[in-house]
Order: sequence, then C-alpha cells, then structure tokens
Amino acid sequence: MNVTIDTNRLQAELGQLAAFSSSQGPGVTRVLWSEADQQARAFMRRLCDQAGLRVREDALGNLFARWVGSAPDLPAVASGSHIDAIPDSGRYDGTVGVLGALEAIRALQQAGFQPQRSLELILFTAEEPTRFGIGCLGSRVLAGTLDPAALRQLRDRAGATLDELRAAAGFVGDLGQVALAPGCYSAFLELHIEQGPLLEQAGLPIGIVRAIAAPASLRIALHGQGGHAGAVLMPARHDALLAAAEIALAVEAAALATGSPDTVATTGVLRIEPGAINSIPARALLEIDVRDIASAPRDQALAAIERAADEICARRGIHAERTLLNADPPAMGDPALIELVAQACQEHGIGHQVMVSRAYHDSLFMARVCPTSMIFIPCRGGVSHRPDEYAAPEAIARGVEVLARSLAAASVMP
Ligand code: HGY
Ligand code: MN
Ligand code: MN
Repeated sequence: MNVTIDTNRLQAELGQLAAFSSSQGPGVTRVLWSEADQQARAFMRRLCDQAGLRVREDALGNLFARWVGSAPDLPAVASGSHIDAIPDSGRYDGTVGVLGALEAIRALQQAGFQPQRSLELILFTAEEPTRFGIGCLGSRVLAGTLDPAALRQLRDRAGATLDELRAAAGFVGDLGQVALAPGCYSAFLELHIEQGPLLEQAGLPIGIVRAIAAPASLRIALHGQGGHAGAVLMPARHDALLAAAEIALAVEAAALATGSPDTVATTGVLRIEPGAINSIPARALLEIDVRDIASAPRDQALAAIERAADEICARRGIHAERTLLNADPPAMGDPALIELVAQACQEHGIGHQVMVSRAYHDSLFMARVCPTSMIFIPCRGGVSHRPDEYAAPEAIARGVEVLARSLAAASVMP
C-alpha cells in the first residue's frame, strides 16, 4: 500500500498547535483546562471533524475520534497521546502522537484503505502532572485505576477542585462513565518523540517500546517557624528552606545509591513562603519525581528519601506532611504488537530497535486496557521538556508512516 504523509500539512498543524500557549515563544505552556488548552482542544476537534471522524469527549475531557470500520462491532484499534505541555517546554512532546495519529488516518483514507476494525484517535486529558501533581490523569481513569472519589480529592495550587475546573471547561458528565469497558480495544499504539538520545546516537529512525518506566511522585510540605531575619539568632531557627535543601540533596543521593543505572530522582518543584528576603522561610513545598525501569530500585529510593526526610526534619525541628501521589508499576509492551511494528519497518527497509522508555506516557495505563506499545522517533540531542526540543520533519513523517502501516495491519487482524 502506498502511504503518503502530507508533511507540509502536518508541520503547519504542529505550528498552529504550538501557538496555543500561555507563555511567550519559543517555549510552549499548555496546562490542563487553561485558555490555551481549551483553544488547542477546539483546534483538534475541528481537524477531526474535517477528517470525517466520529468525535466524542468524556466527562474528563478525553477526546475520541473514530474512523468506523467495516466490522464496527469488533474491538477497535486505537492510537493517540496528549496535547498538554508543562511550563516553558517543547512543541513535539505528545503532539506528534496526536497529530501523527490523525495524519496516519488521513494517509490511509487517501490510500483508499478500508479498515475492518475501527481506527480511533485518542487525545488524553492531562498526561502532564502540572495541574494536579499526578501524571496521566485521563488514561489512569480510562484504565479504571483512579475512581471518581479519588478524583474529587484533587486540588490545583490555587485550591480549585477538579470538579470546579472541569465544569468551567465545559465537562459536566458523570465521572463514573469514563472508565473504558473491558475489551473495547484490540490494540493501542502511541507515536512519541524518544525524549532521550539513544535513537539519534544509533542513527536509527524508529524505536519500538518494550517497557515503560515506573514513575512515583512524592509531595512533602514542610512547616518551620519563620521569623525576623535580623532578630532570630541562628541556633534558634527552624528554617523550612534549609530542611528542604537537605532533602533535595538526599533525593539525589537516594537515586545514586540504588545501584541501578536506571534510577532517577528529581526535586522538580520547590516553593517557599513567605518568600521575603528579611523573613526566615516558614514553609516549603517539595514535589519529587522518582523512577526506574523496575519497581524495586524505585521503591528503594523512595524509602531512602522518606527516611532521610524524617531524620532531617527531626534534627531541625520541622513538621513534615508527606503525600505519595502515585507509585505505578512499569508497563510492558505487547510482544505481538512489537512484532507487527517491526514487520512494518522491515517490509519497507526502515531501521529500528526495540527499547525501553524512561519517560512515562499514556501507554503506561493503556497497557492495562489492551495490548500496547509505542513507536519512538529521534529528537535532537535527546532534549525534551525544554523550548529547544526538536524533531525533524522527515523523522516525524517516517514515524507517522510506520504508525499508519501498523494501524492498517492491526485493523485487519482477526
Ligand atoms: O514526565 C514524563 O515522563 C512525561 O513526559 N510526562
Ligand atoms: Mn512530557
Ligand atoms: Mn509526552
């Protein structure tokens, strides 16, 4: 089958999507249910309508755009990713998988392909943790791992609840209806930039993902005493920032101490209050991201961080409130789906390698719904979550071509 990717259209759409941002360029900021996110969602709905797809959105804002196949009652084949973006980040993380899936469908339409199993594009709500501190919010709920009661506990930094925010964004449906019915999909395949340097270093255009890292997120709120920066002598102080600083260093030490080269830990958020030069920090909030390809070393690092935080706070007379936001197991790619993608590459002489993903993705949770894998394309220098994140047009087109061929093959599977 002759699959032609309309690179100019795809690049234009990636540029239009990047323009929906709450920050000045070149970085992109598109936080869940912000004005920019709402504009981007409307843009995606228009494109899916123009492609003649059957579009629906659930109570959490997950968007589904379906090309109905000749066997509409069979479990569909799905593809997709996210369009939300952390502050001041890149334009390719997630969007390549959403616009790429749409372009794969349009290329198959153009090629005269007739799907048997329906093909469905999914735009997942809030893959990034920015708004509520927990990543993969939409795919977690779709996979049934987060129930409506837990969702109602979520608050953003301003204290707004998920229900308030989703209603303001126009999503008022029943959260109890979001979880997917078992067997609804026969396969899920996500196209994504690698967010690492391995494909570029290997000179390969395609990665096929066999495992996705096990992420955990820990929030620690520290309460010290604060006070006048001139009047309180050093021995009498209970400085929340200094306790936080020691904890941040303990986070690094815990990752290095597991003996696994894949353990990574990051204090990505550190906020102090009241934040005045002549006021001793009374409060500090840390948000810590800990991962490994395997759960055991990740959990070992988490336990070491919690022990260190207890010791530091006891020694400094600081009260700490710890919240483990999530500690997810890794996900495994489906061997048959990996083989199907590898075959699509081999048949067209496209170099590829099977690899792990150190970033997490919505595929982490779709793997609990149906056989799942990912197609990676190289990004320059492996850079991501930065304004200079970049994937070459020809790399994106190649990934979309492999995705299109893989979706077509999966659609005609018995
Ligand atoms: O943090 C991650 O791994 C993903 O990019 N949200
Ligand atoms: Mn990301
Ligand atoms: Mn992503």
